[in-house]
Amino acid sequence: MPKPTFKQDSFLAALTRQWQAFGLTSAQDMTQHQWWHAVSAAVAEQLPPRPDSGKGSNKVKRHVNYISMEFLVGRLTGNNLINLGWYDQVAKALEQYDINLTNLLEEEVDPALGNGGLGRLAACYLDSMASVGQPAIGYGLNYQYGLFRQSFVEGKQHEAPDDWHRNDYPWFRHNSALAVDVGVGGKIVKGEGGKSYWKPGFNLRGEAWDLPVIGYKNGVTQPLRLWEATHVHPFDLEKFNDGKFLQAEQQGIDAAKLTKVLYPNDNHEEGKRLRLMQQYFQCACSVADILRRHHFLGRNIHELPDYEVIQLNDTHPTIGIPEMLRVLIDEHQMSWNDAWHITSRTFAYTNHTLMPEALETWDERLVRSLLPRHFAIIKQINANFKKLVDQHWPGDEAVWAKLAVHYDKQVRMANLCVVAGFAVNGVAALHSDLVVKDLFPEYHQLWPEKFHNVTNGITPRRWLKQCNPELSALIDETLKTEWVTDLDALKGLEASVKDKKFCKRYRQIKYDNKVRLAEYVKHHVGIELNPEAIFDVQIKRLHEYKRQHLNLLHIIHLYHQIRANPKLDIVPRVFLFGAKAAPGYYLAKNIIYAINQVAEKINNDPLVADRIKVVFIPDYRVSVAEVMIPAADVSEQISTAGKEASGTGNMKLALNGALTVGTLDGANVEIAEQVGDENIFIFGNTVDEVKALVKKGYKPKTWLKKDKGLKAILDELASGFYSNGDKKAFEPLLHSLLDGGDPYLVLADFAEYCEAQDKVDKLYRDRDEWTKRTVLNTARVGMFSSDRSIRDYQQRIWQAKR
Ligand code: 26Q
Repeated sequence: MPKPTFKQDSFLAALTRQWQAFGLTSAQDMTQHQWWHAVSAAVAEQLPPRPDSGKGSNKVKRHVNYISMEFLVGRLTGNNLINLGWYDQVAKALEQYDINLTNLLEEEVDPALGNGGLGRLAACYLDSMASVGQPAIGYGLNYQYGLFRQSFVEGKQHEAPDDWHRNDYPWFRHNSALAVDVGVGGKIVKGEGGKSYWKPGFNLRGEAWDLPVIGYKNGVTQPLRLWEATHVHPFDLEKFNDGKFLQAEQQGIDAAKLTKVLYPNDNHEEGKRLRLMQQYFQCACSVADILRRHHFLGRNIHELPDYEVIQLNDTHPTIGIPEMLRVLIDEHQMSWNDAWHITSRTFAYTNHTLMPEALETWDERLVRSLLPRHFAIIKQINANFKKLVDQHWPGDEAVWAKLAVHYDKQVRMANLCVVAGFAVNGVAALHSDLVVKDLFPEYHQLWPEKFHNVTNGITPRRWLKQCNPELSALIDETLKTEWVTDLDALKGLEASVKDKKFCKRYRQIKYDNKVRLAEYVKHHVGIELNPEAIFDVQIKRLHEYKRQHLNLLHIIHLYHQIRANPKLDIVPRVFLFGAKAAPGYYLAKNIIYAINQVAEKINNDPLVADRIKVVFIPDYRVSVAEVMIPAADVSEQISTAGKEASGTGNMKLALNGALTVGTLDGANVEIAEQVGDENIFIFGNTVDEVKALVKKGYKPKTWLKKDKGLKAILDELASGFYSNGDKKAFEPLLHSLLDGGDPYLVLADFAEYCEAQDKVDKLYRDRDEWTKRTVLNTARVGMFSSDRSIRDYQQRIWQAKR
């Protein structure tokens, strides 16, 4: 497909229609926000009338349906302009109105339809599928409120609803012809001929709202289809009087509520009725849409797996599996065997966590009451599978207790995915290994060929070209190749580490990006930062396993060193945090509070004299990441080994020239392999060492006896020193580290972490050496492009010989 050409005349005409629609008499009368809206809508109008979702492409056979409860797309206008290749032309066209495009883009409210890594990964993958020519459609929910907005009130997290004004978002296209009706509740009744069928209690309607996913300069536009729940007949008074609406209300289902808000949990399961409803609604709409498209293209239903693959982003859309079986059996009158044959060749599952508390299970009563027919299908799957397990492990109840899909009155979504899908993959080499060895060893014995690794990736369009335009320009000049679609080409920069002029410019760009972040912090937090200091960044959801508190303990350790030796010679360092805690995650919120309180003390202690600064940037989100990542010198990736499935922030930071301080966890392992041991600071217990420590009966207090400094840190936190005398302020945190057993081995890794941080300080003093290593990071992390991940999915899963 040819690169789309920008037609200035039709763009300007569209722009005119925009301000006219605002009821204004000239473009000049628009506010800055109206300008953003008008420009975005005018560009959106230039896109093809119906995104093609890969129809007609014959290079690859199977079309991908990427189903995810989250798509953390971030701001679209700037990104779409870059991918269209129209950025400069639009900027130029706006100059005649004295409008600066870059400033305008700041007007966009981030569409925050995701929590963190999993949602952002889905967005990167859509970008890459469009860019590498993998026909695909993303299916998700059109939440009215995205992830909550965070502010700090006296150091404590405060949440507010995130109204991103979906009804007025210029990139949306409402596709009313694609609406789907979805039944819920009700019961199974016997029909003619003894065949039983499902009579839903009531119906909901799914309205299709499409966002365009634009391939990088290749003319491809594919849809991200987000479903919004509405009532089937909003104004049907007769039905209302019939009691049908009341019936719906009685069962607690109100269509308007269904897609109101994104669940704010990350790596934690929440077995709520509304969540299951969201999952089912999204899957039912998506499965119906996939089948409609398949029929529309004139294909036979039995050929579905030859043309379509449904990739499940974690277990959240698992209910799509029994839904597919139900539609094939009940609506297409298919036999169980035929329906199973089709379904089990269509679905593939990506696992994003090993942590037991994050593995989804549903109470059978809930499933039965909301989805009686699906529950019956799940029981059938379970019964059939039991026969296979009995053959392999005759009479072994312990194995069945592990492998069953339905057991102990619970439906286990991960097991359902493995049993009913044709592929299972982890998201980094280490993680995929543990998926096989620790999570699903018996399944692996049954079906070794189902298991794969696809290491995560990030799109270089947003995470280098867009967020770091200066570095991108330097790379353009140096390599003179289209590295944006071939990130391995960055290898070519290795030769430049010897080029003094190149290194000087690379370093200057980092400095300028730090100045830009310092301005952001000054404006939004009111703290002045010294761009000469090391910018040490930890940005990710707040979770115990990610160990923001390990970072905090080291900060206090430095503070103690300064107090013990006021002349201490350390490189000035700014510790920057960005993280949201799930609103119900008490301990995570306490960690935020602790960091803010310690920050307050340290930042205002004249003795510290700006050698350390601690800044917790509120409301961390994609657009904030775009400012922080290019400015980072140090990337904190310090999870307990074995707990972080992959991480993707680690990749973004390394690509933009931050050196990683990290454990051998998730994709850090592969980053270390790529950049080389001398260009990364690895510390801490390995997965095997963690297991051994736990097996031995890990006792955090023994670490305190060995390390008086560490004890002093915890004692001071408990003393009220950081909390205006309130000795209980950090009790949840301290309890978890001590009597709580320190489940994430913070104390066990503390000493080595401090050593690693010491090495950072030493290396940073040699500015040439530091720069060399950061350049090598940029040069060597090309494999973490999500284009490579997508090609891996194609080769190993989607287009693999079956
Ligand atoms: C589940 C049930 C009910 C409500 C919410 C949830 C829920 C929501 C989001 C559970 C988990 C998530 C998100 C998980 C996540 O972001 N995992 C991260 O995925 C990244 C992409 O693969 C990895 O890089 C990270 O390591 C992993 O933590």
